[in-house]
Amino acid sequence: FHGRHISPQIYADLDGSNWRLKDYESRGGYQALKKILAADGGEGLTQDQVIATMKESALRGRGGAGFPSGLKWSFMPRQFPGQKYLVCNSDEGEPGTCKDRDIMMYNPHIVIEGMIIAAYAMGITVGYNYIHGEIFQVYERFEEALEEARAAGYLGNEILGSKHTFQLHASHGFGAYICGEETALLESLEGKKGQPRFKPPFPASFGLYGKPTTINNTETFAAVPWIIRNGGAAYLECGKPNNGGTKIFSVSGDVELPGNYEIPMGTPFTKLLELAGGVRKGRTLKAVIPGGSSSPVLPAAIMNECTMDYDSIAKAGSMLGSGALIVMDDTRCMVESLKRLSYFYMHESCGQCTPCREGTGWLWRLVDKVHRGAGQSSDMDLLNSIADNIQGRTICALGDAAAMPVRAMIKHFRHEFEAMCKKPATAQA
Ligand code: L3W
Ligand code: SF4
Repeated sequence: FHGRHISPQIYADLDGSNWRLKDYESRGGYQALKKILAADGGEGLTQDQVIATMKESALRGRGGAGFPSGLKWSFMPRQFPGQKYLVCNSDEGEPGTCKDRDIMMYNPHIVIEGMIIAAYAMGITVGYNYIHGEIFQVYERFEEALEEARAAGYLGNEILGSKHTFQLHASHGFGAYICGEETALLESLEGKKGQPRFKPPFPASFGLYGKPTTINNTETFAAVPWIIRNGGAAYLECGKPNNGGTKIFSVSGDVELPGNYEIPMGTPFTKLLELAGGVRKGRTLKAVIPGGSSSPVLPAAIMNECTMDYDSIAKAGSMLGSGALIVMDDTRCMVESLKRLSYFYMHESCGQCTPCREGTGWLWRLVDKVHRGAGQSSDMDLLNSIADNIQGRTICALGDAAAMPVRAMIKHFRHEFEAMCKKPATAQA
């Protein structure tokens, strides 16, 4: 990456030196928290009002699924008599995605404030931020920010003199992709092997240590302070109906200026590509993976008609996912690209369910065979059949994520796979 290109709309103008508490406060930081806590004196926002504001904002989960955040918060049984938990999913591991680490590195307090507000709204007193295991500097930065927030009275008992308590801890993961799946993350947080649980029950009713738990992505929490300060309607207006606000897109691949870009939801794809400097000089756009490696590839002609929001990308046959755009120019070999993706999913499968454990390896071996020139036309039908037998038949979404790119690549670029099959086979087994 050539550096950061986060445009200063909701996440503020960040240059790497202004992440500390005093900098955050000078940008209006912790004002949203003060606003809601004034409710104790009868002026601020009650728990119900915070949740209603979140619903009005049409903020949708930024981790990949796009689930409405206000609705998720309303699932938390507020009168539950035992411990409830709040968890931030910072286990960013989706190939192409690199936004959450930037938020935590350059603006950690925005995540902390968002979590404190969420905890207030749902009556939760304990939270964890589970941070991807391979980003040590980010983890240390977040720990420092936590210390600052505790010392200033934003975290701990009787926050800012109110009756509210919130203890927030950072937890360092182990670098496994599957720990980003919410129930595998919970298992890992409990000190166990990070393997997904069958859902339902959802974490909202059976989460960390079997207690009601709300899990949101880092970027989701980071949007909360702005929403509370400016109102749900203002956030919604930044984007488009059902797709409120702005979103950070991680643009990588064959562009002049790869990086993170914060743009309003509903911005045309062509505008985002332009911000990223366009396709590398002398080349043309061939295809885009619009939402991280799990989302199906879209050819240039389809992508050029899309706007960057959940609904437009879904209508085009893919997913906005975590907003990681992998841009591919006319020199990219789709068979080679799929081979790399398939290897990733085979490597990251936790092995719990047979279709995923066996199927991801089978997919990779077949794509590798085609790539070596040893394939035949019927291999593409076999690839589709294996993908069909994985998708929807596994415990977690990793199986679907391995299957969908295969089907999309063959649907849109079968001719490239066929062309490779015509090459003479290499001697390599
Ligand atoms: C209570 C119900 N809660 C759903 C909750 C659920 C979860 C959220 C969304 O997968 C996707 C995946 C990846 N009662 C509920 C309920 N919930 N119904 O809502 O749930 P779901 O199952 O739609 O999605 P998920 O399992 O969270 C996430 C895709 O994201 N992805 C992955 C990206 C990875 C990263 C990263 O590394 N940072 O972002 C990219 O596309 O394939 O489809 O909280 O509990 N009735
Ligand atoms: Fe594990 Fe794959 Fe099954 Fe998910 S789908 S639980 S990663 S084996």
